Amino acid sequence: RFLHVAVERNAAFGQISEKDVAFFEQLLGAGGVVTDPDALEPFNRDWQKKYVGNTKVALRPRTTEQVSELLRYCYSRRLAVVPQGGNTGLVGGSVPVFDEVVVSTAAMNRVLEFDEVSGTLVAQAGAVLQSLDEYAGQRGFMMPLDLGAKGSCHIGGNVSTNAGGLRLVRYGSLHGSVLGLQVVLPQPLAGAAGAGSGGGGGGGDGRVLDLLRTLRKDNTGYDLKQLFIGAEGTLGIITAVAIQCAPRPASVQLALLACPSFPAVTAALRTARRMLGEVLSAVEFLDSPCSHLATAHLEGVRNPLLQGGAAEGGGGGGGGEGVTHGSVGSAPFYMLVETHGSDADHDQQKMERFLEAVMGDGSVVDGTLAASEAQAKSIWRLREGVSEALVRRGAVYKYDVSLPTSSMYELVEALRARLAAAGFGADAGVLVVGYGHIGDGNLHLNISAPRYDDGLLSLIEPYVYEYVSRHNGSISAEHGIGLMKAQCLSYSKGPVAVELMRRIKEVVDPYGIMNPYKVLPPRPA
Ligand code: FAD
Ligand code: 2HG
Ligand code: ZN
Repeated sequence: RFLHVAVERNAAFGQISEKDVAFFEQLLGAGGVVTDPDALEPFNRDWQKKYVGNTKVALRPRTTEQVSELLRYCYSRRLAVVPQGGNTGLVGGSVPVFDEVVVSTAAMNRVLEFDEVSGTLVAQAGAVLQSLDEYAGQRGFMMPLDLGAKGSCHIGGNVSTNAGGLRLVRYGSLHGSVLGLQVVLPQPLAGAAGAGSGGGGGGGDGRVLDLLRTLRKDNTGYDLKQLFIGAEGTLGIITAVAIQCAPRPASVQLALLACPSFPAVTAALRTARRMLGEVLSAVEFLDSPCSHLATAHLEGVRNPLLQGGAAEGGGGGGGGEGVTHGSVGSAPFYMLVETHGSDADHDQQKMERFLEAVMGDGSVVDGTLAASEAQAKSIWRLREGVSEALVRRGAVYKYDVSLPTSSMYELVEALRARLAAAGFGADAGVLVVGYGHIGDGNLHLNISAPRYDDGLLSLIEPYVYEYVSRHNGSISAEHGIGLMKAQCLSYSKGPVAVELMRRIKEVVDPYGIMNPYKVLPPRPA
């Protein structure tokens, strides 16, 4: 079951045989090869349980050499391959569409190097983001990215999706903080076999592209690593990552704010930039249905700005949890504003002055400052839990778009009106909600429904993509293209760009075995 995406299996790909499995077992040992149908289930199904493939084998290599050997074999047999990290991707990119071999990085989770002066970290691709952050934390540093899936996602998956997350506004994108990569290519580059000197490493049969440097500055021609940041596994398998960590802040302040309108949210954002500029580390927003969903569906999650902190009832609709599009007595929007600094007194004072300013000009009607780490965690859970709450509620259509910040919520309102007019309003259990990284102009538009429905989908797509294209936005701000949007790439990329992407793919992966059906639209016949 892969929803609403019409693709056919590429008949040129080989099919897994017992001989193939025997080869993999001999290479990785029995523990590195999964063939039992029950054990394969989690490799075949994505986090949302929306995309389900049918692989017959999942592999768990431990070293770059093993990845290189298994890709050499898959290339020779034309076996299609899906790289898989923590499998938290949201666009159907991390699971097979048909019977592609899953190559999981789960057993490649070692930290290889850490420099306590510069804060550069080198780790295998399967290291879990949260573990790396804890590792860096023990040395006075932090990972330059953070996201709700941190407990499961792998650094290789983060790099492959160019994950953005909650603190991009401060620490920038992975295109800046990734210093080096090691990647195994599906085919050896003719002429490169045996090479390995000059600090570029690689050697072997020319399949390992070794760009694993920790230099801040390195202007030596094309910056090849950038190609793999956000390539979603279509060009090769990332086996190790070098990344610049940031100093861990001595002082963290967090405010949860209630805003009376979306223009008030953007006004508060402007004030935050002006008054908190050098310490600002996150600016997030969620609308009131998101807050209600999180408090209604997730245990222990509360909104401290609501009476009792819990979800209010009333209003009907919304699948029985009393969630509606209305604000049900609460504010229509909430914001999280966080600072990372080095002096708690100074930062607290700045935050208090900011609060005075935004409450004084009416852009914020209520607010609370986290008084402890536990309170801050609990506020973050309200924001980070929205995705999970939506998945628990039922079917979800997810869109992750970049739009001009000042008008981005108009898309939510326009779609809400469009669906309601066609009988898919809150009284039918359909909720159109908006949240996301307002500081980065990134809106998460989610449509929650009791069940998947083709009629509903045809009202959402291509409407959303056309809207985004008309407003010069991006159909993927941070989640990637995956399977979900492969046929929609042209809403955000022109024909020359798409053709160049295809040609790069063909040079690196002429048989097209790396994560097929994903990212690139099929060539027109
Ligand atoms: P996977 O899901 O396993 O894979 C993602 C893609 O990368 C696939 O195409 C896969 O083939 C490829 N891939 C994985 N590992 C490798 C590798 N080693 N080499 C080559 N290709 C590889 N994303 C954001 O950008 N910001 C957020 O704030 C955010 N929050 C999230 C919150 C939740 C609760 C969830 C479930 C997801 C969230 N995501 C977010 C989406 C997701 O993109 C990220 O969680 C993460 O970057 C994916 O990492 P992963 O290891 O799970 O990769
Ligand atoms: C977030 O910011 C994630 O919470 C997930 O990027 C968004 O589920 C989504 O649509
Ligand atoms: Zn996000």
